[in-house]
Amino acid sequence: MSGDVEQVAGWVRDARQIALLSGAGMSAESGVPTFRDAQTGLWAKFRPEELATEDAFRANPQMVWDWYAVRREMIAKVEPNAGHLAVAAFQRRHPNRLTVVTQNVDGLHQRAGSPGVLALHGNIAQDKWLDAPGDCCTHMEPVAGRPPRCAKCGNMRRPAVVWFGEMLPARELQAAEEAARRCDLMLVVGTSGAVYPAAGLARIARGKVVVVNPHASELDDAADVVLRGTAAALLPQLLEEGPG
Ligand code: BV8
Repeated sequence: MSGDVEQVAGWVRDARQIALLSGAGMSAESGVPTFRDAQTGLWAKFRPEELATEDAFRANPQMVWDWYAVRREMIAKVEPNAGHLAVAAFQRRHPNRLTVVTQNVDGLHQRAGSPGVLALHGNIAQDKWLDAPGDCCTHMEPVAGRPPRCAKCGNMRRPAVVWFGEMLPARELQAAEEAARRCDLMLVVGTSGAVYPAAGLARIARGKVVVVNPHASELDDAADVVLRGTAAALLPQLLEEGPG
């Protein structure tokens, strides 16, 4: 174990309250391409920020629906990695000592067994109505399609994720801010730190901030220690029971 890893492992042992903020890099070793790397095929010419918006969906519902369908299928085929599993195991050994705050919509922390995950950007496996549903929407099966629609008013189904320009779910955001303000240690894992307000949590952390990322990120300047490595390689080292 390198000196820095050993030092952070010591901080983990001493911390009463730990907050873990994760991004797409957390799931990269499960086979889920990061947000930056996800743009392949017919979506390659779009930046994610262009597709993950209500305007894009209204302008071309089928294209955006298909983009989510491909991501959903891919996510359904993968498994949590050693990083997700180390976090869930730590939470089982030390209940209520670590709070997972994730930008990921893939549900892999939850599938690894982590309790009380604060999913700031929603869950790609779920749908909701685009517009406020009328009686027609709720009383009839939506008509199949890409996307499915209300047979009467044409209201569309959309992925239950937070699109750019949309507010985050208030309960999760408030709980995440509280976790940041009371933590002794925040582990910032696999995020470029480019998207707000999620990235801002690392800047309001009360405790020490440790970035885990094989590449430079926009939150390196907020870190007390930057560990240049991957989530699946480093989290087991940081979270497993050390000697004594
Ligand atoms: C909002 C769900 C209020 C959808 C997502 C302040 C400043 C600037 C801009 C803003 C600001 N406040 C608001 C904004 C606007 C905007 C924003 O942040 N824009 C950015 C692009 C500049 N924010 C919003 O719109 C938010 N809403 O503010 O509402 C409001 C309302 C109206 C008007 C104004 C304000 C909503 C943001 C949420 C959008 N939804 N996802 C979907 O998934 O389709 S965001 C999505 O992108 C992800 O959830 C994630 O948050 C982000 C991607 O970032 P990362 O997860 O970090 O992934 P990335 O690929 O970038 O990086 C991966 C990292 O992993 C890399 O660093 C890499 O080195 C590392 N890595 C790779 N392999 C590994 C690894 N690390 C460890 N191990 C490995 N193996």
